[in-house]
Amino acid sequence: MKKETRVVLALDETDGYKAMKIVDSVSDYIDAVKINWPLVLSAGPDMIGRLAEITDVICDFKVADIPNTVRLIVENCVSRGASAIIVHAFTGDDSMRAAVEAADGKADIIAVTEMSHPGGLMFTAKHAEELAKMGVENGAAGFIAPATRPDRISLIRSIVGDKLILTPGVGAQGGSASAAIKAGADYVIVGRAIYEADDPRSVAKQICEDVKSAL
Ligand code: OMP
Repeated sequence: MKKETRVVLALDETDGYKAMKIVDSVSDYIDAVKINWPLVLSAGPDMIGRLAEITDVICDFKVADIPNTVRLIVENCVSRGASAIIVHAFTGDDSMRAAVEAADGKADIIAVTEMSHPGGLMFTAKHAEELAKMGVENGAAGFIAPATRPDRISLIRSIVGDKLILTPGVGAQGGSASAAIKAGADYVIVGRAIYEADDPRSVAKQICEDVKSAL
């Protein structure tokens, strides 16, 4: 994935037509699009390939399963043109290895450590350090850490070294892009603040400027 604006658009808009229009309008302000179940279930998995023609696509299916099922999902995402796939780490090292092997160097595996929403404190926060360490040991290329708790991004950074950190929680969940970047994130993931805005392009521009102010 390129590393220019450091903004990843979380495209959870469920209308496929509107989703493509938003991507077209902000394409020069984003480094990648993240696609999740809401858009895939409403507009179909071919959206992955359509988006991959425009920009890098991160398939955020938060894969959490036994190694064989993980392998099947990751292979499918890679064959559709995904540049990265987000998987849960709590399923253990064999599932993590299965994801990395299935990606076969053609896509990055991004592992979830601590989730950004309040419920993320109940379980994921308690194990975030172990999850990050296990991900590093088993070949994850990047990690998800919460922009809603920048101090936790710094903690995860101290564990994962120069691996990628992507941070959701900017905007609608209350996190700030500049604070996340200062804390050690490589990319901010932004959804509703951009795709629900009256003028997605101007919000995307503002977020890019906020990121730049922190570099
Ligand atoms: P907004 O809250 O609308 O900016 O969207 C955030 C996006 O990041 C959504 O697609 C979430 O599914 C995703 N996300 C989180 O919000 N929190 C996490 O801890 C992890 C993710 C993720 O893996 O991307």
